[in-house]
Amino acid sequence: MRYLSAGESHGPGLTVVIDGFPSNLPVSKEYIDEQLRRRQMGYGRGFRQRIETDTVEVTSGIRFGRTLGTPITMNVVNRDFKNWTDRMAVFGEKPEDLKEIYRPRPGHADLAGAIKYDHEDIRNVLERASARNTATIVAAGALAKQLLEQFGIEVTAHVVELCDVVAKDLPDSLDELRARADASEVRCADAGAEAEMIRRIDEAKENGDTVGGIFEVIVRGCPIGLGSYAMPDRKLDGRLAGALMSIQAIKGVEIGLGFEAARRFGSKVHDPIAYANGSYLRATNGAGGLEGGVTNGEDVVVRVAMKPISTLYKPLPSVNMKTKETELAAIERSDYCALPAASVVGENVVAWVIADALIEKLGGDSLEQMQDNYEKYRERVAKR
Ligand code: EPS
Repeated sequence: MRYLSAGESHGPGLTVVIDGFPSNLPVSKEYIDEQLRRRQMGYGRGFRQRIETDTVEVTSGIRFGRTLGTPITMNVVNRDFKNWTDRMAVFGEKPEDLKEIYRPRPGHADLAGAIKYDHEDIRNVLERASARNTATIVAAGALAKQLLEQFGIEVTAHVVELCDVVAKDLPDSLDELRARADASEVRCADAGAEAEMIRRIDEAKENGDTVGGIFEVIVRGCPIGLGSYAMPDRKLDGRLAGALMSIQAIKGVEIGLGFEAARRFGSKVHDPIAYANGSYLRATNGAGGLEGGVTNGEDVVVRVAMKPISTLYKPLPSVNMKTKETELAAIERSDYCALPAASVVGENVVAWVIADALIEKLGGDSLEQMQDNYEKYRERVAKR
């Protein structure tokens, strides 16, 4: 399964085309739109989200609410485009009073992108580099989630750290964790930490600054055997890390104990194997559900670090690329903190990667064939 996405942040809209999605899966537009709504939320978002109400228009690959097995095209309209028709016109002349951007923001794609693609106006870079494009992978992930649900696989993301504030009081139950995260403005399941996190975002806003943090994604219900150790590019841990690192502003991914594993002796890292009532069991999950790049039947647990957004209302020093004079970086309307939104993006990205691995494992032409193959596979696993 693969996808392509396209669209500028203030252009007419965003598009995602998915190829290789199985047929006959009942899917709902409401479900996809709900994921897009979740992506728009979160304390610390900027003014843009008041303009947009993201929803999908599906123009191929679905008939009577079921996937056809053909390419699925989903479009998300940029409502803000009506305010940018002259500045972002697809054809026609550049307006005479157009304000071009020459001062790259440290941390953004601005400088490298302008040099790489020979653009004078940095807007030609930032429009596509914008995290607005994450709406496309969320729409794709929303289809993946609906597929995973058919196999009892659920994906949940929550914020565990924001700036220097760490969530500590987390429930053991995954349902409780999800309910609390969904009810939280920062998607944090620890109410005490949430209040402190909101204070950090307010502080950033007051100071013309931004904050990032860490979110965790948990996948429950994965069968043993997704991914493979046979080739580097088939390892599921590598595929998850690569997909998550491709989200804007993500600077780190760890699986299970992650970097902490490097500080311990092996006996304090690996999860002893037991066997009871017909299945293999682990009392701990330091591996984060992945051994050798293959799921081992435990929860897949991934932690993802997001840097603070690079647009600062109190900008850092930069260079005017026209004059080469030292000037402050340009200011582009942005968010103070997009970590809660990024956690929703991460949830959908992980759903996409897991669905891709499941299709690969079971053969992905139709839902029925996948279900038959899943049953047979489960029977084989139960005999081991
Ligand atoms: C975003 C829309 C953008 C940004 C943000 C993500 O809207 P605008 O630029 O019109 O305010 O708020 O983009 C970034 C944070 C970025 O780094 O580019 C969205 O819909 O998520």
